[in-house]
Amino acid sequence: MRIDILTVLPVLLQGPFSVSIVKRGIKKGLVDLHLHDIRDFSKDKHNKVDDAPFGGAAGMVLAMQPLHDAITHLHSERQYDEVIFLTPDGERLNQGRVNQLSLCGNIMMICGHYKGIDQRLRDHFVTLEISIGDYVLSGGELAAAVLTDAIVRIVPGVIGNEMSALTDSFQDGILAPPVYTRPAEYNGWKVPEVLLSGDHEKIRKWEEEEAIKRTKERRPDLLDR
Ligand code: 6GU
Repeated sequence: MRIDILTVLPVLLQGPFSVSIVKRGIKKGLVDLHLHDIRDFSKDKHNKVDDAPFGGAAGMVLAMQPLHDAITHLHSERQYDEVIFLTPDGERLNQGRVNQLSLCGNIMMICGHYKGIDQRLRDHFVTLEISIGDYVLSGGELAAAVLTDAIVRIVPGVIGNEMSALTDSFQDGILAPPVYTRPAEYNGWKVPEVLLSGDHEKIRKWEEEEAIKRTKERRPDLLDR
């Protein structure tokens, strides 16, 4: 899978992609990640990447020319399954969408900044608009990092133990059960007896019950679906 990210702040994305799971996916050659600085495409003599909005509203908009040239440049090199604009007015991200995107070959992500991008670029190039929740970030970069992490970790082969990604909260539509590790008693706190029983069927049933109980308490909306 190849992911191209267009941003005015590549430095904000370098950290999250240089450690842990995303780094491993890249190292294993399963993910080909490219950051593109929109400023590099600016033909303005000061390399400007923002512009004032028509209508006189406060704030700035990502300038038309550099972003359009960046998108066109990438389109001239390959076809994209999705061109995603990260924006608080997009579709709210969930695991189902992440699973679907993890099957793509090429994804382009556009990080908004300032008041966003010109609506005509959304109309003509963007195929999917994604929000990561109902709150406002300063730009799309952290949302792109979240989306990329969520996608990359379920690309087959990135996580060693395949089961581990499949038993996450949300992967089967409910929350994950509690987990415990050694020792069986620590500081007087005991691990639930059933987990020490060695009876795998009993343990599976207990985990399922705990998962449903936790989901009922914390996220009843998930069970209504
Ligand atoms: Cl994708 N962008 C921004 N700027 N804020 C957000 C968001 C995206 N998702 C939630 N809040």
